[in-house]
Amino acid sequence: MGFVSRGFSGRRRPAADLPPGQYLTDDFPVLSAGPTPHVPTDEWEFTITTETGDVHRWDWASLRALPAETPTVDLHCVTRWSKLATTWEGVSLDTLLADVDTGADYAFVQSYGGYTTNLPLEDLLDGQAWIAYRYDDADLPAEHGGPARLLVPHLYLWKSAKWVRGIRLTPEEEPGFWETAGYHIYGDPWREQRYWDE
Ligand SMILES: Nc1nc2c(c(=O)[nH]1)N[C@H]1C(S)=C(S)[C@@H](COP(=O)(O)O)O[C@H]1N2
Ligand SMILES: [Mo]
Repeated sequence: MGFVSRGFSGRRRPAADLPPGQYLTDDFPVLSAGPTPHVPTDEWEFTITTETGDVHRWDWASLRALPAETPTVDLHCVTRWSKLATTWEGVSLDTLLADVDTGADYAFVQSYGGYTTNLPLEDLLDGQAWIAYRYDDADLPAEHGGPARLLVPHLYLWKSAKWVRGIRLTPEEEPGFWETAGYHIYGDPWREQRYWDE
């Protein structure tokens, strides 16, 4: 079979790596619906709240004390740019959810500054999502969501909430900021789920 190795340059990657309707960029565009919040790490906290009201809480030190992973992933924005092979450091949601007892099927993600988004809880599990605090071997810059953002690269990038503050687990799916504005409730780039009617 005609197997072709990908190589390591990160440029000239095969078109098969790009979801339909996307183009490649080497830049890292900044897309924010409002002003950039600046949250000092000594005031930062992250919570996971279950459907029964149990609150699991991490401050900055306890987040950074958890085992870190360094995923290399492709990013796909619904405005059609994709950026391949980006490198991050963060804590897997598998780690954060390990001791969370829940029967909920959905996650409602909330950010400092008020942004929200939603996804099925199972899309946060099995090595698919991280709370990321470093990008490209540097602390995550505020405009890209620092001190920490959600990273869910298998869905369109609007699901990767910058300045993430908490996740509420819910039995019913609740649409977030862009989902309420007409974007797809799930947002799979490979199925081109850009808007609610696709
Ligand atoms: N809190 C917050 N998170 C957000 C957004 C936002 O406006 N606010 N924009 C989303 C969108 S539409 C995209 S494409 C990505 C952009 O991430 P970047 O600015 O790091 O490229 O962040 C997502 N997360
Ligand atoms: Mo976006």
